[in-house]
Amino acid sequence: MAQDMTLYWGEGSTPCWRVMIVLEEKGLSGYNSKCLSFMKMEHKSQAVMDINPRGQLPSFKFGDKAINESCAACMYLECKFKEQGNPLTPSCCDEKAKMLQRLFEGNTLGQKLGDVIYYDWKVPEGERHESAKTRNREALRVELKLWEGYMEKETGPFIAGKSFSLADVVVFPSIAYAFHLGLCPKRFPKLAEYHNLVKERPSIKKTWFSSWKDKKDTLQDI
Ligand SMILES: N[C@@H](CCC(=O)N[C@@H](CS)C(=O)NCC(=O)O)C(=O)O
Repeated sequence: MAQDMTLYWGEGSTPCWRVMIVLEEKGLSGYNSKCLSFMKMEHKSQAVMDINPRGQLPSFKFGDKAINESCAACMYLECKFKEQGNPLTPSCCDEKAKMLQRLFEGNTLGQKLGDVIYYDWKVPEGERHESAKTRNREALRVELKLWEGYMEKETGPFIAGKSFSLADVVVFPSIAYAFHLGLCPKRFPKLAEYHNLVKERPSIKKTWFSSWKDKKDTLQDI
């Protein structure tokens, strides 16, 4: 089954990491893994454009079916392989509702993180403003404090309760990225606890980006 799957992914891409985690959690590690270079613009290659007209990674193919958008690919794999590997969706509707809420909120966190990290890359030189950078950093700080508050109230060790779920698959890569970029564990102790727990999970250890060995200080003042 896994040999019929191809994942095009890029080093350091948190949306790509989500799909890689689900594939491991579901025992599908024999998939065709194609690591492409953003620097060489390989995400705009014909092989990717054929299945994902936005030329974005992750791009995922199962047989002749393309399933793009990281959250959609993760939800598809969980549905298709429900009985295989680790269950990633609670059976109780109320717990599922919370899990889905956190999953989709994870995209807001990813967006705010991206607004800070990729500002210089996204905004042309003459249009950059210090005030916009400050605003983006403040918005990220508020967003991270929101997640810190969720974890203070949460009964289980995971993002949506007692079990590792699709919500963790979506949110954890952003949390890990923030700590990789120097987020202060003392200012976000609950997120640091969560990070330390989840980073030891086999699916996470196996898929950790090789470029993330040395910590950075981009977010140390957040
Ligand atoms: N909403 C998409 C976002 C994917 C995305 O933005 N991928 C980035 C890498 S992290 C990319 O391919 N950027 C290149 C581009 O947009 O041209 C998803 O979740 O799959």
